[in-house]
Amino acid sequence: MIEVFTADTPNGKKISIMLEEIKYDYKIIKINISKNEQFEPEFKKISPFSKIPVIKDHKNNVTVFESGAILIYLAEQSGKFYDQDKKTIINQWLIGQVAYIGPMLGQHHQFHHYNPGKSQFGEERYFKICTRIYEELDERLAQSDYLAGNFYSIADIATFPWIARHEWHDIGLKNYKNLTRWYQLIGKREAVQKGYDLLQKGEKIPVV
Ligand SMILES: N[C@@H](CCC(=O)N[C@@H](CS)C(=O)NCC(=O)O)C(=O)O
Repeated sequence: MIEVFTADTPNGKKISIMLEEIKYDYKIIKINISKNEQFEPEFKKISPFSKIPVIKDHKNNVTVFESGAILIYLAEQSGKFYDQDKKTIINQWLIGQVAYIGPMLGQHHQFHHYNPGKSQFGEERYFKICTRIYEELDERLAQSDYLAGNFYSIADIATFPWIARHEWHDIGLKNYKNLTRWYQLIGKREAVQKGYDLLQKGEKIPVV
């Protein structure tokens, strides 16, 4: 049994999707980040940056924070979506997601979706960066079916829930035909649909 300390956000959904994909038993423990529960001293002991997601794997008596590290851990435990001979390419797309795609789209959510009208500079800056990200992903996906090559990997699992916020991004996902094809392909997976509905409230993957 794996406990997942999480919230219903793209970073949170990465982990529930992975756990559904590898068919592990897991239990969701909600951390209400809008009520600052991430700063509780007990949580900080397992999450030094006070962020979700974190997992506690009771079988191995280990806790893991940082979504990329959690995906690698679960992939290595299960032997899925992180082939030994493909690690270098998977790592590049995975780290690109956690270090670039997630933080930039996250800022775009702040300026464009949650706080429009507060900063023209912030809105323009992140709209432009996120348009670039859509272009870059589209270019990559013109060359291969999935991000790291012609195989589904933890890099796709990490990136999918961020692109699933495409309505908030307002960039026009349907105009990026390779990214749309990838998004629809992954969105058809049963495990992705289940894991996306992290709180089990019947939440559906947004259509393009
Ligand atoms: N680099 C981290 C980012 C995690 C992250 O930003 N989590 C957000 C929610 S999506 C959070 O916990 N925010 C609360 C806070 O920063 O106070 C990861 O990939 O796990």
